[in-house]
Amino acid sequence: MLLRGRHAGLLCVLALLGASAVSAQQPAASPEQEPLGPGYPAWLAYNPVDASAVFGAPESIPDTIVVLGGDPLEHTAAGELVRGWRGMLSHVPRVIAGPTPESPRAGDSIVVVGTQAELRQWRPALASGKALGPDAYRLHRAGNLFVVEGGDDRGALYGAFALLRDIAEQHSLRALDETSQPWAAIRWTNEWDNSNGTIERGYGGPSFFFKNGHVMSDVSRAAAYARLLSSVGIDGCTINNVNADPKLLLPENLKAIARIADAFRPYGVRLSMSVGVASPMDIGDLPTFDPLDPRVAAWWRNKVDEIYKLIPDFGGFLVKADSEGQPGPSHYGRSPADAANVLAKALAPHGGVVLYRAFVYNHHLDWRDPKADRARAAYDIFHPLDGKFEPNVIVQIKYGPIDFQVREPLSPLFAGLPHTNEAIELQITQEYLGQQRHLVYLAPMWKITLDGDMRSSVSAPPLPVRDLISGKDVDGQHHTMGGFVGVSDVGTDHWLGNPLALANLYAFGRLAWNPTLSAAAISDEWTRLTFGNDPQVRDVVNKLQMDSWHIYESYTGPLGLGTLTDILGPHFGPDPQSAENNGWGQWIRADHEGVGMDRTVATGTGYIAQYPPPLEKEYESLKTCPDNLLLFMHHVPYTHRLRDGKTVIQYIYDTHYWGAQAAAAQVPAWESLHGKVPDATYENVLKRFIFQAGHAIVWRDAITKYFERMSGIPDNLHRVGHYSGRMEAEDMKLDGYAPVDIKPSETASGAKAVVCRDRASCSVSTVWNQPDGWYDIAVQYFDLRRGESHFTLEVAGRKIDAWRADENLPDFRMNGSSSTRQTVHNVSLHRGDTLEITGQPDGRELAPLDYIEVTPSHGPSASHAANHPTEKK
Ligand code: GCW
Repeated sequence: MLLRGRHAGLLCVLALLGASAVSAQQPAASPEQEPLGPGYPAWLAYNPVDASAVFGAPESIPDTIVVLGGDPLEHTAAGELVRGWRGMLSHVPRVIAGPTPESPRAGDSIVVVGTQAELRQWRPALASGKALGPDAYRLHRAGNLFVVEGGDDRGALYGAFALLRDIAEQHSLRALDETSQPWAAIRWTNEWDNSNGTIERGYGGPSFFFKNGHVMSDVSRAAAYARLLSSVGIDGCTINNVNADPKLLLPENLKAIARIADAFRPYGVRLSMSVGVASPMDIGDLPTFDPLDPRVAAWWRNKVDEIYKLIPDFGGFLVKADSEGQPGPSHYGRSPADAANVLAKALAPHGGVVLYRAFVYNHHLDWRDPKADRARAAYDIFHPLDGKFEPNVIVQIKYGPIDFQVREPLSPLFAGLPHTNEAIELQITQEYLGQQRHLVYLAPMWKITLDGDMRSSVSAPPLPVRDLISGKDVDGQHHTMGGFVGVSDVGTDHWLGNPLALANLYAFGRLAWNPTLSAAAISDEWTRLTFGNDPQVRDVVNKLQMDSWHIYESYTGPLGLGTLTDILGPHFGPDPQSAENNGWGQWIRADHEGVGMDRTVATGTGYIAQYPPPLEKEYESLKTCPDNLLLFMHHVPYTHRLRDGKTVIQYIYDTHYWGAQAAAAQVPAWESLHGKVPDATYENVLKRFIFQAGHAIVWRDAITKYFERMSGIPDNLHRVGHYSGRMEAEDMKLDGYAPVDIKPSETASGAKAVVCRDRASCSVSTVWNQPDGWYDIAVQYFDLRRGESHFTLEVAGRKIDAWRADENLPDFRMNGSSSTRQTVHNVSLHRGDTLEITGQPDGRELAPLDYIEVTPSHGPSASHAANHPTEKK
């Protein structure tokens, strides 16, 4: 099916690259273009490098690539090497396909790409003595030969990408000898793409797989994505939402989906699909989907056979069942193992697998019941089923027991399935973590779970989660397969929207390949690959990335409370109360006395007993439970003292003020890179950092006010409720604007905003009665998901700034998700000047304003444009 003529694929790749049998030393082709639009090359930027640092003398730079095999993946490897050479070394190498012994010229410096078997045939002395496993590679140098040896064809491709990575990072290849194999067999992304072209929890634009219920006719971006995935060793991609549309399994859709699989295949990425367990009823004509009904088993067998005819390397199924409204086996009194096994048996003859999600819970819990606890669900449901799953089933477990919060303890289920295959589910898309408008580099957080020690007694050897998911037998536990799944949700806008967020996709792949790598090392790799080797760029970007999770956590979810966001809305802005008094079970149990979920064995929900004894002991006791998980495990009074002697309530205040400050400091740090990173990236990221700095203030004010109200305990430092330079819009002179109450009240300053109804424009104004001087003026307003209101700011009758509320923040309501700010820097104000803001509503977005805040500035010498009228688009 795939192998056309032996070298037809290669010629095709080379023709595309315009590089067939060309000699070296030709003028460099233009650097990587962006044929597919914004963000396309991501970290495969292939920026020019100092070739002498890599290869030494110029004649050591290989000018020939020999591809030993006829496999399409090796052809891809050759094409990629050509691209890399062209961008990084300004060389277009000659490519020789096939092991013709006379082909390389004596004295040539050559890269040879092949599998171990091919190499053994060509020049046995060059092949490694030790067998390389599937997907593994060895890079080594023998004189003027640089050998890329794969355990198989995919390994050869991964080896080529690894060699390119070495070059991009300017590592010397003088003594090249590097062997590497993947940690686990499953290294997949999940994409929550809907067939209508939207992506659930996707923040990087619309789908490039689907549009209007159909597979896109142009799948070139799918191919480009597979290239990115392959470059970091990801070997599988589930292309549709776990809340699955059963119609995708209809024959005409499967045929179209096969085109995506074709686009993935040259990069060694296997396509898989999410399926609903009710499909035999939804699109088949069966009256049941009972997994134990033989008609259901036959239906799945037929469906799977049909899929493999179209997609011979199909990866398998991903299943969300009995979860958040998805039908499941409980409907028939059957278990997740029953549901998984019927699919697994249909897939097994073809080599496919079932990833069955442990994200099964009741979202109609009784919040009045102090023993009810959503965190218990996965373990309570799956632990009793241990050993009952078919060998090609893998239970896919979110890293924490709730749902991708800013900090969670590791899921106890990792230690609860000693005879069942396990994979970890990480979330690359930042659903609860700022939706790519806030910078959060996730590798440090993921590492905590991957390194989390689940040994069964203090005297036993360490048993990190990364070992439990490796698919290997460890500590008397039996596993045949395992791995890593990352919910990626890339779209057509810079893949993830924010160029810096791509470090998370990169880090996911690198950790899935080798979870012992450090988060800092991965950040540095990504930075060098993306922006080049300039030490200043590396320093600044690495620091921004490495500090970012802590900063975000400090203003959104202190002490293990989880992200204090609007859990019933878009999961973006602050709304702690939304977690309470409903069946979703993300309770924080904040009342006037204290805060936190009591999950202890002694007095709480007993969740802590799900951990192996050493962790149980650590979490159960207030003395040993780490502060950063305190309120996940315990309910304590606000006056409870943390390790450093600070009370819980004062910690909450302080950390929010610190976090907002740290978020603001990201702006000048990034500005220091102006001219050192591509302009489009610079502007895109700058805009996001400026937004984040403003939104961190929204978070800070909302959360501190909420807890001040709850606890009745004031901030020792008198910051909460006292905002210098702030003037509420509702207290200013209103012309047409009318005050409205905002809910939740803490998401607007003074609990109110003003809106402009039934008029083309309205204004608020006030007279400046403070000393003359230079000031920054911040205007806090709401930018709803609909409408593009227009604002102008005038000082003493002069237009200072004008902008549109065109960011389409993710809420239709005025609240902490839509609150944002516009700041004009270095405005000269004189006592008696009138400050006036005019708002023009657009449809149902009523030009809503919250407040203005005027703070002394450094004067016009500062880098921002001073006191000039500016017009944003
Ligand atoms: O975090 C929640 C999300 C849902 C998602 C669900 C899941 C796809 O809010 O959007 O549904 O998790 O993981 O299934």
